[in-house]
Amino acid sequence: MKNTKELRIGLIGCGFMGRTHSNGYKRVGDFFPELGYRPVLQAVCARNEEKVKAFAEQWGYKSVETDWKKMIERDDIDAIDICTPNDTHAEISIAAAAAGKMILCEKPIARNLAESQKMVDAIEKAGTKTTVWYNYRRLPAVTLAKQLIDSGKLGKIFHYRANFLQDWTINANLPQGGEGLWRMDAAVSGSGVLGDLLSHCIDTAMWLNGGIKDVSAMTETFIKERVHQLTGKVQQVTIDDACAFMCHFNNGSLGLFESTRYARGHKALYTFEINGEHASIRWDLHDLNRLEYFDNADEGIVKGWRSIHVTDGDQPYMSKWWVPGLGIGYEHSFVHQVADFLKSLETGEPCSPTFLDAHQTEKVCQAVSDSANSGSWKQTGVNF
Ligand code: SOE
Repeated sequence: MKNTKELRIGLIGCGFMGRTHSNGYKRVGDFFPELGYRPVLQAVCARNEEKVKAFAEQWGYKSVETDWKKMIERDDIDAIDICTPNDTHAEISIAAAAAGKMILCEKPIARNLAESQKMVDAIEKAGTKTTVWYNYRRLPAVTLAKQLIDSGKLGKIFHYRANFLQDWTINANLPQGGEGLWRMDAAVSGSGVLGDLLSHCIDTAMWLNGGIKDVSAMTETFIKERVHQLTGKVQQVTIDDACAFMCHFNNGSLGLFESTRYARGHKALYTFEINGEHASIRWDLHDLNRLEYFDNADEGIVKGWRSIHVTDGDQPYMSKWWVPGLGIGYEHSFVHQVADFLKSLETGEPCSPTFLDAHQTEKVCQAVSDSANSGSWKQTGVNF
């Protein structure tokens, strides 16, 4: 019998990400019946009792906690899933590692490199199994991009370009901080678009194209002061509203990255394009089932960009879903990550990105921030 071993989940935080992860835990067994493990929604934790009870009832969690420390002490929980704001990731994960729990943590793992270093030290000491929810890797078209690059179809890579564009903070009257707006308070988030959005682009980029060696960056904060939702006072805004950087990858290719919350008209547009010696690929989150591919080996009269609809059973993850031609969505990337995590419990392999992988992304983020502040190129220290 499959799906019989339990992985008892303790979810901390019940916002947007709490919902995406819970959906992943609930769906995975139906679509990956061959897996030996199945997630059990053992407990959910949030400070607001009314909210956490409603969440538990809606999603089917067996119990609730209002203090994450109590959750970690429980011996009926195997894995802690951290979906709280960034300023709590380090304390919770270090305590969870010491208590012998596995950890699934939202991105970015930390507010800065010093914090992620402490987390990596703690999980290495405890030998903890970890994964970080850089979910876009597990959209079939993005995984296919990885397969095409690894198979050598692109040849030597020359260029990597990525954007992550939003527009939700343009209004100067939008407060910063507190419920729903902690991403705008650097004390809680660590940074603005750098940690929230560019970290996704950096994670994907280093997975596809190897480590980033050095960076030259600029950041801007367009609205300098905002009312803080918690204090009611006008306070300085210290997040980056926009951030762009250029870089060298260790394989010699050049990278250009841009992210902003001031690109009017764009809600969550993540795109990347990679140009190689033999072929190029590009991908767009708004058309997430498609991978654009140009192969210079194609016969002249039909040569051009082709749009691969990544819905066929022999393409990544798609044999698990419907029939060729029928697409899947954003939420499936989380189902896939749960499936890969459960599989890794059987194989003993790491479920990448682990804390160690996410720490490499933190190295790049730190270098980007240092470069923007100093106006000079910075080495990242990423060696792969
Ligand atoms: C911010 O708006 C956000 O929700 C990020 O926090 C997510 O990581 C990204 O995937 C979508 O945008």
